[in-house]
Amino acid sequence: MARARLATVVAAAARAAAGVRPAISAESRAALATAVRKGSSAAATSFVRASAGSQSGYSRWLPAAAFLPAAVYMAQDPTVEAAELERTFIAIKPDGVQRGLISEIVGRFERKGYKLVAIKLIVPTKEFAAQHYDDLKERPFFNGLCDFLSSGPVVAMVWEGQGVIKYGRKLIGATSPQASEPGTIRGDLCVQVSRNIIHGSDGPETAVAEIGLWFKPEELITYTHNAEKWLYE
Ligand code: IDP
Ligand code: MG
Repeated sequence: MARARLATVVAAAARAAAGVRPAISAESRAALATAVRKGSSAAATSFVRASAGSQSGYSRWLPAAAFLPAAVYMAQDPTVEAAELERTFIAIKPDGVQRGLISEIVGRFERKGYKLVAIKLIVPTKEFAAQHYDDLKERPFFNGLCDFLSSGPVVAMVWEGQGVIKYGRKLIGATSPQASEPGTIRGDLCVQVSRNIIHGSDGPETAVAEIGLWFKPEELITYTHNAEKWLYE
């Protein structure tokens, strides 16, 4: 099993242990299971330790070595199969809700083949909105953005599926609807950047952070969808 792959799986196990659902692909799970069956878990542990001073980017996950048993568990237990695909945070902003676009947006993710694992209607406080958009706090539009996000109901969701973080962003389109391609949510359904109706996590780390901010672990539902056997081999 490739060392980098194993480190990724272990890192996902650490995130899972932190109360956030893992993003382990079926492929990774199978590879880890194979490695474990072959007795290479000791080598895996030492690799994680050995990467301490490397430039690999995995160094922040070093304590994850402690979670290797969790990775092994997730790799081998078929009952957690449905939890092992990637997850992303998607929100329909107040403009999307007020314009009656909830079903349109949910439908696009659903028709693509992604699985809804959490959903709720929430009016965020301005403080909560500021936390969500913390990375934009230096931008001139930050205050207006937080005012807007907290101005009414938001549909907060977690979607699961292979590649859902990156491809979810493709479904959404570019930040400015003026630059979004036709066929995307923003390209088809809105006009202005400050009223672009939907939010989607922009990478694996923000997905974990945003899911953790908006949802309690017990609000994320792990289940097998009937369509899965027709979507994944
Ligand atoms: P994203 O939503 O495509 O990830 P970000 O750059 O993270 O885009 O910006 C977050 C949100 O801030 C955007 O969705 C949009 O609503 C708003 N925003 C971004 N740029 C501008 C701007 O130039 N003026 C007003 N609002 C903006
Ligand atoms: Mg963003």
